[in-house]
Amino acid sequence: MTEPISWTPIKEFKEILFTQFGGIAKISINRPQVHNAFTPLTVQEMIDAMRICQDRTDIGVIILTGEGGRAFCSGGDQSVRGHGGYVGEDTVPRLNVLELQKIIRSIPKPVIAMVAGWAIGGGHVLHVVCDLSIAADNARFGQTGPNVGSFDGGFGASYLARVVGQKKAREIWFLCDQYDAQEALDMGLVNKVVPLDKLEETTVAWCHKILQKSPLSLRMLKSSFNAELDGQAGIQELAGNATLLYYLSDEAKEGRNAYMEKRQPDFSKFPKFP
Ligand code: S0N
Repeated sequence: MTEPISWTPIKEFKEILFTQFGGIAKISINRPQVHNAFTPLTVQEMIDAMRICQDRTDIGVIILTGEGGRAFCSGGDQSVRGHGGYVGEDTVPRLNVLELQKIIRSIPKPVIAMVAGWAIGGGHVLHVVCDLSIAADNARFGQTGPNVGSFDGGFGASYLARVVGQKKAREIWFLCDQYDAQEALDMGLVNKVVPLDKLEETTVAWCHKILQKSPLSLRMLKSSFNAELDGQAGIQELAGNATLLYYLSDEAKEGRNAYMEKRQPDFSKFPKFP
């Protein structure tokens, strides 16, 4: 028998819910009245939550979602869009969702978008940059930039094209059509489509499968997928993981120990692998 899903709070925020169930963290935009459109504060809170997930060694996988069952996220909140960005209480215009996109891609743990309802505009880009996307049968996907005077020429264009191909990505942006869950599955935009009432159960089941896998192996794989696409930043990520693994070895520890003991290191006993 499977354990009932029970989320416990990790930290209180104003515009997101941040909870966990065992090794699974869930970050959920809590603005259903505007289809989970994000403000600079929503984004900053998601960044803070992601950072906590990165640091917590008991968290192995992260679900990104939106409250209410009618929307994953409808992008930037147009009511706070000002001169040069989205404006928060400090009156400074920001485009901080770009920072969040980078964190989702580089955090060394799988991030799964759990999509019910609308994933539109900047909200669509958020699911695109997640490692996996599981959609409810009521999910609808699309970009709106050329309709509302915005565009995402970063991951929102280039990574989308890697996912669905150049022709389809250009269609998505140039026509601003909306695509249902089955169409999204057919174009490789999502991994699975399930009935809305099975969305969380299925996502948690995928998380549990992932949690049974080797965390270092998953970490290396995520950075390997990124390295091919992300140039020097991608290589830095992959190389950082190589350093992490090297630090775990007796060979690397000999170097540190010799330095601390003010002696010459003796690397002679370590094999020179073919
Ligand atoms: C999703 C849509 C199609 C749903 O239509 P539906 O079901 O008819 O619902 P509505 O009645 O339209 O919506 C319900 C209520 O929610 C409000 N609302 C919905 N979306 C937003 C939004 N994005 N901002 C503010 N309010 C929103 C509605 O107004 C309504 O409220 P009431 O009941 O009070 O009238 C439909 O809602 C829709 O088309 N929404 C807008 C989608 C959109 O255009 N989003 C913005 C797209 N642009 C971005 O996301 C910017 C990209 C971005 O963030 C970025 C990119 C690159 C570099 C930087 C950035 C950056 O900005 O940081």
